[in-house]
Amino acid sequence: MSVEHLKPTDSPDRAAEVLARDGCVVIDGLETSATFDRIREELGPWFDANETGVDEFSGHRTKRTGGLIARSETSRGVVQNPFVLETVKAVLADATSYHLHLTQVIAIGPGETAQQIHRDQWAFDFFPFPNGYEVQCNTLWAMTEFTEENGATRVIPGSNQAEDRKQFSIEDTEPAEMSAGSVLLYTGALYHGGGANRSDATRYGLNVTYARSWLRQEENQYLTVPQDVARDLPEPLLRLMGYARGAYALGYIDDLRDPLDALRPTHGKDTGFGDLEATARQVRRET
Ligand SMILES: O=C(O)CCC(=O)C(=O)O
Ligand SMILES: [Fe+2]
Repeated sequence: MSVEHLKPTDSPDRAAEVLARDGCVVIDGLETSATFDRIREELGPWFDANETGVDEFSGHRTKRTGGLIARSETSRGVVQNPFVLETVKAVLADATSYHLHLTQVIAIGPGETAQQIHRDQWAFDFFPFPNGYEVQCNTLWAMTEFTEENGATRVIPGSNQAEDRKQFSIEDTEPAEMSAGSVLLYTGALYHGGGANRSDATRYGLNVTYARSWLRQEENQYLTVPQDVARDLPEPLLRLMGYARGAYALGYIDDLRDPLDALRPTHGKDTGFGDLEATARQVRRET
């Protein structure tokens, strides 16, 4: 089975259907390659200052650079890409809410070997979520072209239905090749891994992931984005970053106040309680 490709004119619901079946889908040309050139420029100083990984999984010839909301203004638009957010909402339709899980440029350098095949949801201490109960909807944007030679992500379409903790090998996988500006969407249950880079140029990918808001974020947005920066960000982005109540009451501050009040004390529109109606629907099993 090979990775299905859709166009930006296809619907997010269609993307969610393919994700439910295969665990992955590529949307060709969802952003422009110029957008990612700009992000690379904005992050230049951090790439230079950064070290390669310390183990096989993070990659001895791979640099991982995070904190994108704070460090790259252009990345904020990509993190909030409307097609992606609509797809995430459809994939996690039975969740009261979701939040940003991590933002990370993965720069796989020449000579890097293939990463171990894994499920991203293993990050949650290997909790055995049932198949079909997705906890994450993830993106890997091709900042530069992804080819088999330069380390395109290796995926196993349909492996979202496989048993947990299965040991797959590279032979079971195929490369998710795509042009710069395209995106690989995949769920937390898809088996995949970074490819070996046999070219002489670095492969740049932008990993932005989203998870149910009752799960702890992999990249701690509250501490990664300094308050001085966060204070001036638009409300929808802050809500996505986690300045919001998850489910009914998760993440309030002190006297049941809206977490956004910590940044903007004058905000004061909300009581700090979550969506009572949505919670009531959950209790009645209507969602
Ligand atoms: O960079 C890639 O292609 C995938 C990396 C990955 O799957 C991971 O680090 O979890
Ligand atoms: Fe991964």
